[in-house]
Amino acid sequence: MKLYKIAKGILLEYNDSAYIIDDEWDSLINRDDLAAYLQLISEETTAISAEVKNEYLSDRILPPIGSQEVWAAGVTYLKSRDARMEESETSGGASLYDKVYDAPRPELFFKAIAQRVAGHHTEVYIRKDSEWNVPEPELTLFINSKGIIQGYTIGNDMSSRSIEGENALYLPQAKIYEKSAALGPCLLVTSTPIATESGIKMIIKRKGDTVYQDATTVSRIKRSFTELVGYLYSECDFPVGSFLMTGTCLVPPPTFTLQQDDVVEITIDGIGTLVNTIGLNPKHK
Ligand code: DO4
Ligand code: MG
Repeated sequence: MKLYKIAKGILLEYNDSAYIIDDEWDSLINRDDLAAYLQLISEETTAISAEVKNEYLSDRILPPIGSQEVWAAGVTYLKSRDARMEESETSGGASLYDKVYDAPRPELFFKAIAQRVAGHHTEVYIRKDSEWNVPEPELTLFINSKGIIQGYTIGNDMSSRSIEGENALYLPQAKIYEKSAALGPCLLVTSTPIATESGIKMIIKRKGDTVYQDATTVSRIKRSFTELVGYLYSECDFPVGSFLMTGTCLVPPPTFTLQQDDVVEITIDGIGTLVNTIGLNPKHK
């Protein structure tokens, strides 16, 4: 079942029917046993028509986040380790990535507060002081306050490769700035974990032409989701839950950098497609 945060409230899509839920986003998604609760709602509520559903979903869909923090895991796929070792070779930081890929403790970093997160069909930004920029397509977990994974969404962990490559200690600047994260289009709520064979695909278009595309599956991840959640929740409390991007599995070739107006489409099987256009923050142009 899929939950959409829309301007008019919350839309639940389940078994080809749709329902409007009159609830507050944070308390709804943080509920114990969310999947069972949504199933009950679908049994006790009258479905809206397909016409009304399409009208609601053609309106602006908001990112599926309330006041949660967004965290991110790094170097969880070989592709990410290899690309980062290459980009940091001259700074002497390559061995950091090699070590963290194999270490028991994963790399986890704070990515965004909710106000910096972009939604489906809106802009994500590149930094004006960065000449090498990429999107990072990442399966993103929603974990409730008790540390239980209740849902999945699509994340884009926008990154400056030039800033991170110059010095690994610049990671927060490479990763955290306005609209450097996107989430959406919905929260997939399941009572069983998402299938590891789920495909992740990214397409980048420039003036209508495809300038990059690649695909892989979640099964290539080095670590389990419960392992990542265990480290994140070991010394932090999240009263309304948290989002955790699980690391990029696709990296465009070193010659590629994003340009303004590029369109990034990230698809994850079972969730949908998150589409964002690349922009520059008008306040900092
Ligand atoms: O090590 C830096 C960040 C890694 C990352 O964001 C990723 O692997 O997705
Ligand atoms: Mg990432």
